[in-house]
Amino acid sequence: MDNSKNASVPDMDICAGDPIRMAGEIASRYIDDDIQNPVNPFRSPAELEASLDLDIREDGETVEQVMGALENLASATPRTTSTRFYNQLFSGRDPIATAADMLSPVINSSMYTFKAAGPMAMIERVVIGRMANALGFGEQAEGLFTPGGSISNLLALLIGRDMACPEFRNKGSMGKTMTCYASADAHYSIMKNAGIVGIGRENARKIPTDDAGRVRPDPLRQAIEDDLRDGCVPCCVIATAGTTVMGSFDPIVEMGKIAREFGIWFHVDASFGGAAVLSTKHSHLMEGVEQADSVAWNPHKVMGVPLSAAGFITREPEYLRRSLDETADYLFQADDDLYNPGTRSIQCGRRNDALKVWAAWKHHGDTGYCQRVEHLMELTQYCAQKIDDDNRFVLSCEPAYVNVCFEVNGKCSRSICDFLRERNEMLVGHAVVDGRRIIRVPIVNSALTRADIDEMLALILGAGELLPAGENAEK
Ligand code: ABU
Repeated sequence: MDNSKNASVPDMDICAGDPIRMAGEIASRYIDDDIQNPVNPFRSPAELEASLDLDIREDGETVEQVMGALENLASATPRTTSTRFYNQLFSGRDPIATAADMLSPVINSSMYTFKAAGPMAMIERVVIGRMANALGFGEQAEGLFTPGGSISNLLALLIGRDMACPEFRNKGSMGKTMTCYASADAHYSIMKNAGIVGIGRENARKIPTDDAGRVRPDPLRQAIEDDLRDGCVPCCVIATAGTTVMGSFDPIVEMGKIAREFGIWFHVDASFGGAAVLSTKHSHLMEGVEQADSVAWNPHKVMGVPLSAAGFITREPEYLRRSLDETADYLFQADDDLYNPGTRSIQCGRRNDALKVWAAWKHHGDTGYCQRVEHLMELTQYCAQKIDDDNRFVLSCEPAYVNVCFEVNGKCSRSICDFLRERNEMLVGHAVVDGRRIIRVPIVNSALTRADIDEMLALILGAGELLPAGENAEK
């Protein structure tokens, strides 16, 4: 193999397979290291810059040099796959999904046409069909994978806008004031997307929640009535299934009824909570979702496949096309549009996120996912009970799903999280519940056991003991 930096084009072809094999070896070493070093040493941006080779040089470098730099980079990156990563709504590693995802760039499909993607376009339909079925949608449901829940929520607002104001796509708002409605605890993408689609951030109504973090239906109805009276055009009601901090499920049935009564597009942001439908015991959390017009559901969260895997599904077909179809003579040249998902996508080039979900679902089956969700829910209850039984902790709310929110009595939650990060013990985040800064622990890694939960709580208490008294009331 010619590793010289001036390798000719044919030589580059010859060595093309080797870095891929080397990447497999790096991946194996990285995975083995997860157990020995579940938390990579914390280093500041300045320390990282000094210790890593981040430069891109004019004349390039050998394959070995670049692969070495890649391995060093991997070793210095926060480990999101270990049992000490509680910082986000994803954690852990599903080996079969990871393997399938590693093949995606090797095959390098672009998911816009059957001509370019062939059976991969069919795989996406199979996975979306499976998700739609689990949601209780019929055969006619339609959808695709997006870059993330934020973009799925954007699609919902876009469709809602075009349903409420069919001329918007061509002519703009023409002086109309459009409005949308979501929980005060909804994901921040709702607000951002209201700005993007022309509704306007100030016209995104934040509906108050009850003590359990669920939208209160009466203020929702009131907000819609007030807006109609003021001449606004309500275009989307969004229920959140699994809020980011408390994991709360909005009352989907009631919100859906209100949306239908006023003829407004009804979207359920189940990016986090969607997996609940896979559990026999807990699918009631999603009751009413079968009535939604659209749903966002991210398998990269509770289903544990690598990022990103975000499904957007409509109960009826054609809505995506109506809001997104454009002529592109150079692209859409053949085949039934059923298998040309580019006609329904916000993107042109699109990576194949369906493949890893398909492989994982094919391996685990519905049964495996049911067990996974129930294991995580059981661990969450175990964790919450331990916290509630120990007067050194304060449980902030009963867990609705797989999030546990709590404080260490008399100690600052933010300082505890910072301390654990700086001591390379654990990555965990903080948020606000009911005016208090709390520690948020999402239990989403299926490799976790009761022993891991015990250890996590002991580490948090240990940090609390070493820190001075602190306050969590938010001003
Ligand atoms: N989209 C998820 C928000 C990030 C997190 O809290 O994990």
